Amino acid sequence: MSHLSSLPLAAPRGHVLLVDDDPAIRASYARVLERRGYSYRVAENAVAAYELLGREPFDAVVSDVMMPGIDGVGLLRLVRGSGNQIPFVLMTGAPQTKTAIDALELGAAHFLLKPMEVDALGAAVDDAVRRTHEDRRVRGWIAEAEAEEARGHREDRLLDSAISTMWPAFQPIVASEGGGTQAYEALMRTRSEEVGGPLALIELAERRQQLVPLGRRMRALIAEAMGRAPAGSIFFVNLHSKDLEDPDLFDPAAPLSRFASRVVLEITERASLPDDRTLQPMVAALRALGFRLAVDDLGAGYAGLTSLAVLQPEFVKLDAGLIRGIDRDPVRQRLVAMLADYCRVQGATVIAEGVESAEEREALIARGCAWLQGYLFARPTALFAA
Ligand code: G
Ligand code: MN
Repeated sequence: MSHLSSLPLAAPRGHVLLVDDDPAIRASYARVLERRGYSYRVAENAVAAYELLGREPFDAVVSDVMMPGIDGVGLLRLVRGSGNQIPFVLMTGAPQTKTAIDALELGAAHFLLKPMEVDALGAAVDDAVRRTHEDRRVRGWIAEAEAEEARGHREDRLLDSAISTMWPAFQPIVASEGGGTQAYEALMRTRSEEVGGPLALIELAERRQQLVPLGRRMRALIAEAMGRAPAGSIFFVNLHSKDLEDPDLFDPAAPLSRFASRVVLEITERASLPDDRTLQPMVAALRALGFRLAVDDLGAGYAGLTSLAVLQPEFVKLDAGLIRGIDRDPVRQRLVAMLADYCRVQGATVIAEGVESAEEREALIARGCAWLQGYLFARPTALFAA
């Protein structure tokens, strides 16, 4: 199997069953086993051997062929009949063609002629035990692979049920001035309770390599809801970087493309984006369809401000982490003021996410955030349902 098996190995240790009706021979073979570091049990006939095999885990059987009652080949036949594939080393002083053929057909590992060299017996036992260990290793590996596959099937069923009960929640985005609803962010939800929330659903889909169909389904559901929403209302739709690999996103006939002029695609800098040279034509294609773009979660990821330069988004969403407690934090105030200034110059609209208190709202308005989103105004809920 492995390249290791071709290297010279030290005698493997193991547990051997020694079967012979002659006490002197048993004693002499037992010494051979002891010297090679094996533990062993002895049986003086096939019935006793068969019983021991049912009670203890052996790695090999060393058995005489000619014994009163059931002979060594008979024992081998019994053991194979019970589904046990343990390697046998059979020994005989009176070889018969029929016996040798039977032994081989029953999968005996070695067939030795007595009297044999001590080394020949030792080498045969070493090989038999090594086969058992190798067999066990492979079986363990197969069992692991099967368990992994079963886990995968379970996860696929879970994912199927989560995707089929998915629904879009909508959270209003309001104007700083007047507080009127300007747009809605669509957020993925599922009725399947086993999955444990939207983030867990995305992780599960990622593990099962189903992010593309998940995103596709979500966009179709959002498009359905938009068909029922007031004309002219704007929707923010989250994209995963995987969605950028889906031709459906760029397909003018896709459900969401029909509403492109009212859709802002949120690209998060959290997920790893493709490199700029790959991203630029994608962005151009999406804009050609009529979509606008938002950088999502700005201030939360690793990519930092580069995504502003690469995407030149129409909207910039400031991460809740930048917003939380801004009314009491001069550093956050200066950062948000700076980003809001930048957006004004670029002609982009700043949206502060995760606004939870009236104090945060006032601090954000004072720093020039045009639009606001957060529990202070509304939680994500089922709007525009059929
Ligand atoms: O990464 P993105 O901005 O798309 O994440 C939006 C998530 O933030 C949603 O799961 C939504 O439920 C949650 N959310 C929306 N408003 C608030 C808020 O005011 N406070 C907190 N803690 N979470 C919010
Ligand atoms: Mn978002």
